[in-house]
Amino acid sequence: MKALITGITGQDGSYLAEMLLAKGYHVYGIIRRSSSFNTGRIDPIYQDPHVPDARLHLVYGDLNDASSLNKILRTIRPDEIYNLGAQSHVRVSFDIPEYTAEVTGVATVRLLEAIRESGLHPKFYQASSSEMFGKALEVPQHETTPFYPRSPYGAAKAYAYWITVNYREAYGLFACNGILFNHESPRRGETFVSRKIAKAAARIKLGLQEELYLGNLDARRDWGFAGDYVEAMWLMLQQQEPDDYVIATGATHSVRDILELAFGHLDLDWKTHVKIDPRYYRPTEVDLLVGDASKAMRELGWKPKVSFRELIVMMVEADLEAERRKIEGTGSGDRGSARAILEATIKKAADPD
Ligand code: NAP
Ligand code: G4F
Repeated sequence: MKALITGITGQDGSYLAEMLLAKGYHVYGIIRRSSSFNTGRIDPIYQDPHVPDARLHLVYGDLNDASSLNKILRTIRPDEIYNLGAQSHVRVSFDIPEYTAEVTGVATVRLLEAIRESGLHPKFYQASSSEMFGKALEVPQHETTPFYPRSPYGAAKAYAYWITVNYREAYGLFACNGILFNHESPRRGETFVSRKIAKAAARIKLGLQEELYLGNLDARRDWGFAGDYVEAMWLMLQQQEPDDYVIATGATHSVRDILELAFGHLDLDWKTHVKIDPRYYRPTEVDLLVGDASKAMRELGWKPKVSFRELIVMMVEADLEAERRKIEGTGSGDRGSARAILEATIKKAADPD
């Protein structure tokens, strides 16, 4: 089986790649050219003796470049495509709304058109988001809850969701939307609130930082573990019929709850360190998200395994360990050799056989 992943260098892409490789897949990831290495999350796969690197292939491309997508599809001929690539930061989407619309929204139709024109029949997964529910019209949110996006990101994801449904209905594509609620991990980007808090708590504990600046502490989200959520993506593509599924834990917590847990785990009082900076407020906020994943539990046999408390403790412990390693001067690990292998693989993959 061959799987193509857009966004393989991101949080979810790295977990999904690991899971698919463990299942025996050949995994092809699209990476974009950057002036410095952006493969930190997938470098360790090359160091894992259980995963022969010959089954992980990286190709240069960009979701905003249709010709690269067409070429990649025709040469790789994947059985499954996971479209995880996006400008995924909600606050940033207010600063770069047009770019976000392109990469998070319109790029989905670029991929779908590339599939249609190729004459191939890969199964397609679209990374849809609970952010589409926005100013939620019902609680909890499930597959039939109407969308009310509150950000350029949410609006772009709503377009991507509907164009995926449309290509399924119009052309019979096996195309699924996973409507995933917030999911985090030690690999979460450092500007998302859970990771920002985990990292700051660790650094404050080690005396490396005094203060943490945040925005709205009252926002509530349904936070789960990314490792659990990528399993749901795969399960959707193993069904007889394509469909759309909410993936969530069913529990909601505030940003304040993360602070209590993260700082409390390290015997710190968050109130003496956290300051509010209005720059982190959003022009329009999503106040409350909580998902009902009963359809996924019933039809996919999926359920979350990691609790909110376990997730936050896992993240704080990982950041504590990483910061300690930095202090000891061993933070970079043996990444040099991994990167050399990676470069060689990219060269090979640029001209796939
Ligand atoms: P992430 O860590 O921000 O990763 C985004 C990925 O997209 C990165 O690999 C990034 O590449 C890539 N990308 C960005 N622009 C691109 C472009 N123009 N062409 C090709 N690739 C591009 O996001 P994530 O948390 O893993 O989320 C994965 C997907 O699920 C995203 O679509 C996100 O919107 C969606 N989602 C996430 C959550 C969540 O809570 N995590 C919830 C619902 C939906 P670089 O490394 O080069 O930047
Ligand atoms: O961690 P966040 O930036 O995640 P947000 O906006 O919920 O978006 C994430 O989840 C979506 C699923 O619903 C994904 F689709 C999306 O790609 C992304 O992964 O913010 C969570 C909450 C917000 O209400 C925000 O206002 O935390 C609040 N917050 C308070 N202070 C902050 C901060 N958020 C960030 N990023 N930084 C702060 O300092």
